Amino acid sequence: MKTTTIGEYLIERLHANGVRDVFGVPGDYVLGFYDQLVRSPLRVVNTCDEQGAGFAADAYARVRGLGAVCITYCVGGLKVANTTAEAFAEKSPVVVISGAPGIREREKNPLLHHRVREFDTQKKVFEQLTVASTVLSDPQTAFQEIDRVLHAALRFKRPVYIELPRDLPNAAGIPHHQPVEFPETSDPQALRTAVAEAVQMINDSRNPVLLADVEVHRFGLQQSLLKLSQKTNIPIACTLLGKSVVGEQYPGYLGIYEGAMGREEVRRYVEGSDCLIMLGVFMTDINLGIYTARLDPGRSMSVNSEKCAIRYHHFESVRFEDFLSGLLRAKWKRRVLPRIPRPNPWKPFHPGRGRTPISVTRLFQRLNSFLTEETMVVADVGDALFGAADLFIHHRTEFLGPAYYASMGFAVPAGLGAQIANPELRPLILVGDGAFQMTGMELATAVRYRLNPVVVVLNNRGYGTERHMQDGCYNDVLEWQYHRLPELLGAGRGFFVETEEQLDQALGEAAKHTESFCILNVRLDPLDRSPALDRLASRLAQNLSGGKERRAG
Ligand SMILES: Cc1ncc(C[n+]2csc(CCOP(=O)(O)OP(=O)(O)O)c2C)c(N)n1
Ligand SMILES: [Mg+2]
Repeated sequence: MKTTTIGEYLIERLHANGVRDVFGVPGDYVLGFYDQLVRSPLRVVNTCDEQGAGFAADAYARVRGLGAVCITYCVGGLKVANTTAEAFAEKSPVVVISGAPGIREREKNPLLHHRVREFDTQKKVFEQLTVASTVLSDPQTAFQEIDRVLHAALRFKRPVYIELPRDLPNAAGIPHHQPVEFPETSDPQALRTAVAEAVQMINDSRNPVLLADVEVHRFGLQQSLLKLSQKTNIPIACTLLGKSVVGEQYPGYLGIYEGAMGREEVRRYVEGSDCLIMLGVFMTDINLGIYTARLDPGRSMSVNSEKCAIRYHHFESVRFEDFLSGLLRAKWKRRVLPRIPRPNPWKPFHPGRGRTPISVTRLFQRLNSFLTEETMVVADVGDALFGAADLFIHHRTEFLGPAYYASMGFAVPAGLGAQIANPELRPLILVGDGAFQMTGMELATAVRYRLNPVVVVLNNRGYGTERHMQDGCYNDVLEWQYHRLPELLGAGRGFFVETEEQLDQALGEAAKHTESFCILNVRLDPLDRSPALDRLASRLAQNLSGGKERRAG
């Protein structure tokens, strides 16, 4: 009878949960497992750097529901500490698999290479960054441990850590193991009461509004959200982190709510509502427009995977998904969908003639008409993210941006991870020059795996976002010839863009050139900024100058 080894079981369970690709960089402590991976139905995707693998796995998890990164002990593991932290903060279920010294090798406490302090130093670090962690040191419990940890990733949509001592992947686990099931239900009484109270509050209200965030996507509730809006005729706004949880062409979609950073009419509608229904909302500073948001808990309900609060009533043991199903079954008062003016996203772009320099505002206007049904927008921190808030996303979940933890260097590797997770989409990667210099070389991975992202580098010669807060030479970066990367990588097309005409032409060419990546080096004025950043700055200035803001309504 064939026995299943620990490595094989881990692969089997990843596969059963939808993982088809594992990102990483190998090392001697994990080579045994890599060998098992290449003999399995999972594909290994080698990146240039572990941080690239971590961001790619995070994006893969955001798109497919589970991702995996596999690295060696400490030198690799500690490099994905930052990407795992981002996945934790923004709720992305990434399985971090790390090799480690074998259990037998540890006996006399030798100073093996890559060791930091104790053998469990890396494990301790990851305990802080994950929702569950394990060292598969005992074949008797290894399968159960894999079940437990993978369940936690899927249940809480957060990363987990699995350490594989190098003498274990090929060890047999216990025979005839069946994956453990972890059924979870709401308390029926609490659920009934919460739903009834919510329905009453909504039916009694004049102008309710749904505010949806990223958990709606993570918990697979996008269809339910849309149905709820269609059934009740209550419009939906999204947060920046939750951008694209609803297709932005839906007539009941208001736009991005982000306090003063968002469009004024969206802000007014949301803050003026007498019943704000927050679903899966993270109350982060960026989502709340750097705390310029004015939301009144007395006129709100907030339900997510961690809490269920209706005004000031808090309910225990009410699962987010059950609450939403409860709302869908309720009897609703008839109302009509309000008409809210929205900017026309399809306004044709007429480039200024000759040497009209390209500005951030005009860049995003032109990018809007570049988006198609097949585009996935991946934005990095900085004005790439703020500006992207106003882009018009055609479908659900076609926008990825680290809008809470906000680690620079996300977009290029995340764009690759996203395209590997869904090859039907072409990533449009928006990235500042500072962020590009951190992980942009992962374009080599795009070439190796025949991906074709379009990369727009917002080249403002530095950390533009920071310049608006406090400037100094520390905000400068060396200007690279980004458009010449194809020469280095032996593939791709590069474009140098300084004028509106050049931008128009380059994006036209990029749309046609689908064989490999395209990179646009968009040279901007160092002090230029997107309308969103501008709105925020003027609003903050207004607050600072003593213009007391009344609570809306
Ligand atoms: C890894 C990391 N280091 C530092 C920061 C702090 N930070 C926030 S925005 C920013 C500047 C980003 O520069 P760039 O990518 O060029 O975008 P820009 O602001 O110019 O649009 C910095 C350094 C960060 N968010 N992440
Ligand atoms: Mg910059």
